[in-house]
This record gives sequence, structure tokens and C-alpha cells, in this order.
Amino acid sequence: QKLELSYSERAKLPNIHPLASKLLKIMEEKQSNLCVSADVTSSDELLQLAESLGPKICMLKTHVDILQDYTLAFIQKMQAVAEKHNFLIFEDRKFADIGNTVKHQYEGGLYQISSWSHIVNAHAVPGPGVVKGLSAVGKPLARGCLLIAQMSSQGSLAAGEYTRAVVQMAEEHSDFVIGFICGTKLTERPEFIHMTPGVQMQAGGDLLGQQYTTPEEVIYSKASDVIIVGRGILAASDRVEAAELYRKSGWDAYRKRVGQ
Ligand code: 5IU
Repeated sequence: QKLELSYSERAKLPNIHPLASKLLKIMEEKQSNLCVSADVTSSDELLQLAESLGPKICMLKTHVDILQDYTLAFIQKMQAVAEKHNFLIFEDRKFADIGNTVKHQYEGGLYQISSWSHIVNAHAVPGPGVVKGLSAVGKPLARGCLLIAQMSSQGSLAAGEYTRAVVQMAEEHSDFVIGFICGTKLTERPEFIHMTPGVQMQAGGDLLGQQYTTPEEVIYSKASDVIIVGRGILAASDRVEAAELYRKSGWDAYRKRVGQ
């Protein structure tokens, strides 16, 4: 029997944000709830990754400030690859300043993030001004934002009452906030997308506080929507094969969850 709405049913909800709808459609089409975290330092390698893993993913997460050779010409090539393989780009910028400052950080500087990144994320620590500042730039461009409600790292302070306040902030700004970075599903509103980092095939962690959960645990047990995988794929000898393993594992867990 049907346990909950499928990605494609959620894509058609009357109040869904157009970008969330687009993401859910891509997920269903490509049978992928995998977002690869492309934490590499060369733009050529990033392009290669996007080209080779593109068919397996619904989204590519970047940290453009770790690239040693960022140029606007490079990021235009990335946009073309994203278009070709039908995935969204998510710059994991974690904005966390007052509204007026994040507006400039989002739009300007070396990176001009708003011109190419479909999705960005923000900490709710400054209060709703951070969302308002980002929204002033992003909304006219049909961009979307994820609020960081929980973090995967050990000892994270984003928990309990804080997490609940973040969910409320998202609900009050659902014209721009499309969902959350979180470890577990936080709201019953099916319009919101839940995305979870700290994912590897084997639970465990790294030496700097990262904590890993499996795709099955994240998608089936915690009812999140998207797995974000970095080193689980980047450190594999065959990255395409590893991405396929994560795609399949995440998709199987989703099918089990919705009873398909
Ligand atoms: N990331 C986390 N945890 C978080 C948030 C972001 O790991 O709570 I917010 C980012 C950091 C890194 C990626 O870019 O997700 C995870 O990479 P690994 O899968 O290699 O640990």
C-alpha cells in the first residue's frame, strides 16, 4: 500500500515552489535522489566529475571557494553540463551574516553565485534577515534556498529548539526557502525538500568530526529526500561505479519508503 506521496506527486502540489517541483521531477525521471558533493580543488576535475557523474545525480553540490582556478568562463561550462545532464547546482555557501551583507555575497564578488547556482543554503543564526537578503537577489532569478536545520558533525549546536525555530522560519518564507539541510525529516509539509549530508555506505566518521549514516538509514528510516555524498564517491577508485551504487541504494530505500 501507499505509505506517503511519491516525488512526482509532490512535484504537482498546488503550493510547491517551482524549483522544488523541478527537482522532484528530475529525481523521478532519473530515478536518483543522489546529490554528489564535488569537493575538489581544480575546475577541470570538477567539470570532469559533472560530466561523468551527471547522468546519475539529481544535483551537484559545490564549494567554489575551494577551487584554485575559479573563473566565470569555467562556471558557464558547468551550467552547460548541468543543462545537458539535467541536474541542479547547489553552492554550499552557508550564508550566515546580516541581510545586507549576504545580499552582496550572493550576488557579487568573484563568484557571482546567484548567476549560476540554482540552490544555496544559509544558517538561520542571524534571524529572518538572512533569508530576506538572499531572497531579494534570488527570488527574481527563480532560485531557492535551503536552511541548515541540523548538521552532520559531532557536537553540532543546531539541534532541539534551534532546529524547530529554523523550520518555522522556513515555513514563513516558503516563497524562497524550499527545504532543509538536516539529518531527519522535520516537517510533514510535503512541499519541503529534506537533504542530508554525512552519508557513506558504512556508518562511521572522519577525524574532524564528520559522522556518517547509510543511504538506507537516511532515506528509509529518517525519511529524508536527498542523500549528499562526497568522499564516499570521490575517494572510490571508480567514481562512476560508486555513484551508481549510491544512486541505487538511495533509490531502493525511497521505493521501500513509498511502498512502490
Ligand atoms: N556538509 C556536511 N555536513 C553538514 C553540512 C554540510 O558534511 O551538516 I550543512 C558538507 C561538507 C562536505 C559534504 O562538503 O557536505 C560532505 O562530504 P563527505 O561526504 O566527504 O563527508
